[in-house]
Amino acid sequence: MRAAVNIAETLHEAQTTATEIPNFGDLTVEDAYEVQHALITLRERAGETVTGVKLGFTSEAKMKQMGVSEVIVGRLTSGMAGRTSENLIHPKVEPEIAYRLGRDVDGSAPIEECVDAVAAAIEVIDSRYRDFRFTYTDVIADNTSAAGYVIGDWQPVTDVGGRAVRLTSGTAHVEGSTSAILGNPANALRALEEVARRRGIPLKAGYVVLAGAATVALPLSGDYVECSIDGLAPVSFGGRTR
Ligand code: 0L1
Ligand code: MG
Repeated sequence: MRAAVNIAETLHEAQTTATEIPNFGDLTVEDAYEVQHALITLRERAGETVTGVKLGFTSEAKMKQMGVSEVIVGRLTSGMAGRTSENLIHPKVEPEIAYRLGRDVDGSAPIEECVDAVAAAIEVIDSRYRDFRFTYTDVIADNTSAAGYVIGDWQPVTDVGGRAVRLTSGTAHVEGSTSAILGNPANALRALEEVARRRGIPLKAGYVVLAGAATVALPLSGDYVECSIDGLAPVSFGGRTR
């Protein structure tokens, strides 16, 4: 394989110039996380800080489609917080549960006990690969298509399993349930802890955790996007300009 740093530079440039690229296709999972680490280092050198982590492939259907059994983990950065427009290639939006870590996850307590708040969230994903076509390892290298996120009002931690979810993007609308996230978003937290430990991804106090999509993603279009999840404050944002 090309050096991880070299692949990371290609992905970084694709992201900063909003230019889609062909996928790589032949990375191992270990190589792919190494590329992701290098990509995050490039963003840090550009002045961003890591603000959290996100999970992908948390639905049974998506895992089956990709032929995998392990969720994927990417990093959120300050440049993604509130980013919903500009310099995006073919953005889509997803309704998500966001958790906030009140303390470091260092093995001294179960991850659920490290969470101090929960909220509804919208994630903007934007694969740097042409037509969103990628392998399991390509998407890990591309930081799991992470591009932006918006968080609703934080609320005290509660069980958010089995909640109805609605996502509107322009004229498109989809409904689902938080049960689509590994049966219950709390299971996504446990899966995150396990993968993060094995892949050397720190989980720090103050981080946002996006637990995974509760429905299919919708193209980011129109002038209004809203996500509502029963029992949580709704979250929305206006349209994008290119
Ligand atoms: O956040 C997500 O669920 C997306 C994970 C990566 C797969 C994709 O880009 O569709
Ligand atoms: Mg997502």
